[in-house]
Amino acid sequence: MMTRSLLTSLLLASSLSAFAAVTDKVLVSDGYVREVPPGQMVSAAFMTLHNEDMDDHKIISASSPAAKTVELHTHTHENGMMKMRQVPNINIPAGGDALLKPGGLHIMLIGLTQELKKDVPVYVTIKYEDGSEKALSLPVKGMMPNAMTAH
Ligand SMILES: [Cu+2]
Repeated sequence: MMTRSLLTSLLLASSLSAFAAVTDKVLVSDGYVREVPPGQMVSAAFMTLHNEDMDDHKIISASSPAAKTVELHTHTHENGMMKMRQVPNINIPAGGDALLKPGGLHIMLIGLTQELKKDVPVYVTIKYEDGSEKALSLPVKGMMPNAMTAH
Protein backbone atom coordinates (compact mmCIF):
# COMPACT_ATOMS: atom_id res chain seq x y z
CA MET A 1 0.00 0.00 0.00
CA MET A 2 2.84 2.37 0.87
CA THR A 3 4.47 1.71 -2.50
CA ARG A 4 1.32 2.39 -4.40
CA SER A 5 0.63 5.72 -2.70
CA LEU A 6 4.23 6.82 -3.26
CA LEU A 7 3.92 5.94 -6.94
CA THR A 8 0.68 7.89 -7.17
CA SER A 9 2.25 11.00 -5.71
CA LEU A 10 5.25 10.71 -8.02
CA LEU A 11 2.96 10.47 -11.02
CA LEU A 12 0.94 13.40 -9.80
CA ALA A 13 4.08 15.50 -9.28
CA SER A 14 5.44 14.75 -12.74
CA SER A 15 2.14 15.43 -14.49
CA LEU A 16 1.78 18.73 -12.64
CA SER A 17 5.19 19.84 -13.85
CA ALA A 18 4.43 18.71 -17.43
CA PHE A 19 1.26 20.79 -17.40
CA ALA A 20 2.64 23.87 -15.70
CA ALA A 21 1.09 26.97 -17.16
CA VAL A 22 2.87 28.82 -19.95
CA THR A 23 2.85 31.89 -17.69
CA ASP A 24 5.45 30.08 -15.55
CA LYS A 25 7.72 29.44 -18.54
CA VAL A 26 7.67 32.79 -20.32
CA LEU A 27 9.29 35.83 -18.71
CA VAL A 28 8.04 39.28 -19.67
CA SER A 29 10.38 42.26 -19.38
CA ASP A 30 10.84 45.84 -20.61
CA GLY A 31 7.11 46.30 -21.22
CA TYR A 32 5.66 49.73 -21.95
CA VAL A 33 2.81 51.48 -23.71
CA ARG A 34 3.42 54.33 -26.11
CA GLU A 35 2.24 57.73 -25.01
CA VAL A 36 -0.09 59.39 -27.53
CA PRO A 37 -1.31 62.96 -27.84
CA PRO A 38 -4.75 63.72 -26.37
CA GLY A 39 -7.49 62.81 -28.85
CA GLN A 40 -5.55 60.03 -30.52
CA MET A 41 -7.51 56.81 -30.06
CA VAL A 42 -4.87 54.18 -30.75
CA SER A 43 -1.62 53.16 -29.12
CA ALA A 44 0.49 50.06 -28.77
CA ALA A 45 2.19 47.97 -26.10
CA PHE A 46 5.72 46.64 -26.48
CA MET A 47 7.71 44.11 -24.46
CA THR A 48 10.29 41.35 -24.53
CA LEU A 49 9.11 37.78 -23.95
CA HIS A 50 11.65 35.11 -23.08
CA ASN A 51 10.66 31.44 -23.34
CA GLU A 52 12.54 29.26 -20.86
CA ASP A 53 10.75 26.13 -22.02
CA MET A 54 11.81 23.45 -24.52
CA ASP A 55 8.60 23.99 -26.49
CA ASP A 56 7.48 27.00 -28.48
CA HIS A 57 4.66 29.00 -26.93
CA LYS A 58 2.25 31.55 -28.35
CA ILE A 59 0.35 34.61 -27.30
CA ILE A 60 -3.11 34.05 -28.74
CA SER A 61 -4.82 37.23 -27.54
CA ALA A 62 -4.55 40.23 -25.27
CA SER A 63 -6.98 42.50 -23.48
CA SER A 64 -6.87 45.77 -21.60
CA PRO A 65 -9.34 47.97 -19.74
CA ALA A 66 -7.62 50.90 -21.49
CA ALA A 67 -8.94 50.01 -24.97
CA LYS A 68 -12.16 48.77 -26.55
CA THR A 69 -10.28 46.43 -28.89
CA VAL A 70 -6.88 44.85 -28.42
CA GLU A 71 -5.21 43.09 -31.37
CA LEU A 72 -1.91 41.35 -32.04
CA HIS A 73 -0.12 43.16 -34.87
CA THR A 74 3.02 43.10 -36.92
CA HIS A 75 4.54 45.48 -39.45
CA THR A 76 5.21 44.54 -43.05
CA HIS A 77 6.96 46.40 -45.82
CA GLU A 78 4.86 46.76 -48.95
CA ASN A 79 6.17 48.80 -51.89
CA GLY A 80 8.50 50.69 -49.60
CA MET A 81 5.67 51.50 -47.17
CA MET A 82 5.50 50.13 -43.69
CA LYS A 83 2.06 48.79 -42.87
CA MET A 84 0.51 47.14 -39.87
CA ARG A 85 -1.55 44.02 -40.04
CA GLN A 86 -3.22 41.76 -37.52
CA VAL A 87 -1.68 38.37 -36.79
CA PRO A 88 -3.49 35.38 -35.23
CA ASN A 89 -0.77 34.83 -32.63
CA ILE A 90 2.76 35.77 -31.60
CA ASN A 91 5.20 32.89 -31.39
CA ILE A 92 7.85 32.76 -28.65
CA PRO A 93 10.42 30.19 -29.79
CA ALA A 94 11.70 27.53 -27.37
CA GLY A 95 14.68 28.93 -25.47
CA GLY A 96 14.37 32.21 -27.38
CA ASP A 97 12.73 35.61 -27.37
CA ALA A 98 9.85 37.39 -29.02
CA LEU A 99 10.58 41.11 -29.32
CA LEU A 100 7.58 43.41 -29.44
CA LYS A 101 8.99 46.75 -30.54
CA PRO A 102 8.20 49.77 -32.71
CA GLY A 103 8.35 48.76 -36.37
CA GLY A 104 7.76 45.09 -35.53
CA LEU A 105 5.38 42.98 -33.51
CA HIS A 106 3.16 44.85 -31.07
CA ILE A 107 -0.05 44.69 -29.11
CA MET A 108 -2.41 47.25 -30.64
CA LEU A 109 -4.73 49.20 -28.37
CA ILE A 110 -7.67 50.47 -30.44
CA GLY A 111 -10.33 52.82 -29.11
CA LEU A 112 -8.58 54.06 -26.01
CA THR A 113 -10.87 54.38 -23.01
CA GLN A 114 -8.41 56.34 -20.90
CA GLU A 115 -5.86 59.06 -21.53
CA LEU A 116 -2.37 57.61 -21.67
CA LYS A 117 -0.17 59.67 -19.41
CA LYS A 118 3.41 59.18 -18.39
CA ASP A 119 3.72 57.47 -15.02
CA VAL A 120 0.13 56.20 -15.05
CA PRO A 121 0.37 52.44 -15.65
CA VAL A 122 -1.77 50.68 -18.25
CA TYR A 123 -3.01 47.19 -17.50
CA VAL A 124 -2.64 44.66 -20.30
CA THR A 125 -3.42 40.95 -19.96
CA ILE A 126 -1.86 38.52 -22.40
CA LYS A 127 -3.26 35.04 -22.99
CA TYR A 128 -1.19 32.04 -24.04
CA GLU A 129 -2.20 29.01 -26.12
CA ASP A 130 -2.93 26.95 -23.00
CA GLY A 131 -5.42 29.54 -21.79
CA SER A 132 -3.20 30.82 -18.99
CA GLU A 133 -3.12 34.60 -18.63
CA LYS A 134 -0.50 37.06 -17.45
CA ALA A 135 -1.63 40.43 -16.13
CA LEU A 136 0.90 43.20 -16.74
CA SER A 137 1.07 46.73 -15.40
CA LEU A 138 2.95 48.68 -18.07
CA PRO A 139 4.43 52.17 -17.78
CA VAL A 140 3.54 54.77 -20.42
CA LYS A 141 6.55 56.12 -22.31
CA GLY A 142 6.93 58.92 -24.82
CA MET A 143 7.91 58.01 -28.35
CA MET A 144 9.43 59.66 -31.39
CA PRO A 145 6.62 61.24 -33.47
CA ASN A 146 7.67 59.38 -36.64
CA ALA A 147 6.99 56.03 -34.95
CA MET A 148 3.36 56.20 -36.04
CA THR A 149 2.68 54.51 -39.34
CA ALA A 150 -0.42 53.81 -41.41
CA HIS A 151 -2.41 50.63 -41.06
CU1 LIG B 1 -0.80 47.99 -35.00
